[in-house]
Amino acid sequence: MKIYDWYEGPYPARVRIALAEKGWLSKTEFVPINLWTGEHKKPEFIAINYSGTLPVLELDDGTLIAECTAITQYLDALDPSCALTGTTPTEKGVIHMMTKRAEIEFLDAVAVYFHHATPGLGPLVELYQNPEWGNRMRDRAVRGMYYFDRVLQTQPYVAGDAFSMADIAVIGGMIFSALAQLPVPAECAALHEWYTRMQTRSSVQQWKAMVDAERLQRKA
Ligand code: GTS
Repeated sequence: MKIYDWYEGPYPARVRIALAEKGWLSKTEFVPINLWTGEHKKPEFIAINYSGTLPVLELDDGTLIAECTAITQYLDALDPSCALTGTTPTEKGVIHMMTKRAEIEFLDAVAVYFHHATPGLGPLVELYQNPEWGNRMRDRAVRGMYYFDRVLQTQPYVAGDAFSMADIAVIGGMIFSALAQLPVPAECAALHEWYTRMQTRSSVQQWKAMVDAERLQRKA
């Protein structure tokens, strides 16, 4: 299995954490696509993923699967024993809904804020910016933080009683909000407590160790 991604990226983090949950990080080849130089917008990469985004999974037979949710669903189908997308019809439905909600109301909104209302990836990559739209999405992301805080006041995980792909999507939101310097309000105590708990998970620790190691390696 091959993953095209960029080591620091919040969306790539989602797939790296899912791979770590499965114990498959070490048997995956990671191909770096440099977001800061706009490698993901070059025709060579657009041929791999029409959307020009990371991550993308390439299977040994050449099949390409983009989109974090689709990649996670594929990994789960390979290894149903550690289900991140649920096992019963109800779990599958709720996890899908909460993952989509985490994207729309939090992670994707932070991403739009980053690309439109901050310098984002820099002038070579951010060819069109709409700060008003970016700031609207910043406000949506903050409302999303309060929403997930309320969810986590009454249940231990984003989609209920078990860790799932929906938690990983909210983790992506937390990573991106730190990167975009859009702090989660201190009063979102349940969200902060949950995130502290998520950081004690082996998969999240493995992801962080990988990022730290690559950061050091690139500085050297
Ligand atoms: N819906 C996609 C998914 O779930 O995979 C979104 C992927 C996405 O936006 N990835 C980011 C990207 O390629 C990677 S990162 O920002 O997390 O590092 N962004 C580049 C861009 O120019 O939008």
